[in-house]
Amino acid sequence: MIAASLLACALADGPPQRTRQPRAEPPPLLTLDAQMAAQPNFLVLMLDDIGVDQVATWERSDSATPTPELDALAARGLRFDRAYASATCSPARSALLTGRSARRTGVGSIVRVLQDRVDLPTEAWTLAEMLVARGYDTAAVGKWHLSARSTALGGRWLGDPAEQGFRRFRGTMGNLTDGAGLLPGQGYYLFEQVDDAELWSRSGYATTHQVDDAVSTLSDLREPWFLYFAPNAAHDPFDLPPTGLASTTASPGTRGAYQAIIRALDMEIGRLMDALSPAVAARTHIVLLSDNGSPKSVIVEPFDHRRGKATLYDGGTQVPLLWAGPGVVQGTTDALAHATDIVPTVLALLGEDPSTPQVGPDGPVSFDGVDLSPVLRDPAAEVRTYVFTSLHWPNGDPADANIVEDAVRSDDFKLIRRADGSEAVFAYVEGAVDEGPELDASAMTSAQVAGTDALRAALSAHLSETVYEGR
Ligand SMILES: [Ca+2]
Repeated sequence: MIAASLLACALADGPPQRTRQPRAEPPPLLTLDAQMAAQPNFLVLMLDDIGVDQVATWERSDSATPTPELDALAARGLRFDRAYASATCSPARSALLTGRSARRTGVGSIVRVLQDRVDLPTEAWTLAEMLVARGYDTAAVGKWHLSARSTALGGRWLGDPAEQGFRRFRGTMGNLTDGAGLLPGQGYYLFEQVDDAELWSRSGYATTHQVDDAVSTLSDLREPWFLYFAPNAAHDPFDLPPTGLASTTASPGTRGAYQAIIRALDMEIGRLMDALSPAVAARTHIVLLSDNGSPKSVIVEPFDHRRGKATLYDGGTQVPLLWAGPGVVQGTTDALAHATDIVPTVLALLGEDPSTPQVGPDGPVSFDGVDLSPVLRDPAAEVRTYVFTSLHWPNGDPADANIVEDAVRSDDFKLIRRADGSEAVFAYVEGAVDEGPELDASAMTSAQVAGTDALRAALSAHLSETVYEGR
């Protein structure tokens, strides 16, 4: 908190004045081991367009892709079986990095690189900025997708990772087909790369390059560090990976190609894990999630192909989430979780109370996420009664948006409020992969009426609480 205040002061008035203050008792000196335990490293992996139906680690679908490296990571920690992010890429990344809802930040749909006027505001107080204020070194590698604006071709990107607390950035500003116009973004083998402020054209296989970048960046970071690694895989275009990485007889653009991209990503994530020495791994929290569910073109049975990415159904918003690290139990959990929970949980792991508003450069910041650390210690712990997801387009104040949709779920029920104001309600069935068929409002049991009425009340309260702040 003191460091945050100093930073706020530095930003507002220039560097803090060096005045000699008489000090009371000095704080006890921590041994290096204790300091490292108090300030663990954080490696956060944000995958792209990979739902729980696609990775065998989640055991949801017979046609999931084998993911032995994710299996190994899951075996080291906790697998969340009811975790949510967003319907599309950018809102999930905003939620992850700010701990705040799309309704509050204004990032409710994808940020269209070089086309939109609204992106994640630089005033947003990100996890990277919070950790820098606590003495951490920070870097982002891979897809950013939170900045729409470039000042000039080959020049600075406004709202880029450097403005959001990351000392280093090596990656892509959006999807592999996006770009600043240096060359047409062509996919996994030819794409625009930004290394800090330097824009260049990169050839070779994107997933391999991005893991190479993550590995070399790790060697450049001093502990304690926060590395945000967001590979573009497995977002389209579905180009075939190099045969040495994941061979397939599938044609480009098909689900077979998409599965090969996931296999290649899984192998390369294993290489990243191997880059952490056992000693460093022992003091590192590893968090892995995806930004949204599987695209409708590749989502598989028993998921409904109409309920994939870009919808608020579970197929669009439920995502893989793994957490491994010091003190984290091994196993699986049914605890409800959301991408906004990562920031409060990280702060709790640092011994802080995330329910107290943090002081950022632009004033107090409260979170919409909750602290998952009780679940990391006890998978049966319940920290959430409800999970809210939403989308709105265009980005900015939801009150000004053309399309706004909201969803809320509890353990047993789900409600979706569509853009036209109509509602659909659902009841979860034990063992089912998603929310199942829409309930018939004229034939609901009293328990279903009570359960969905509770969701309606919870959503109303949520909407009145999550007021747009544009940061
Ligand atoms: Ca995505």
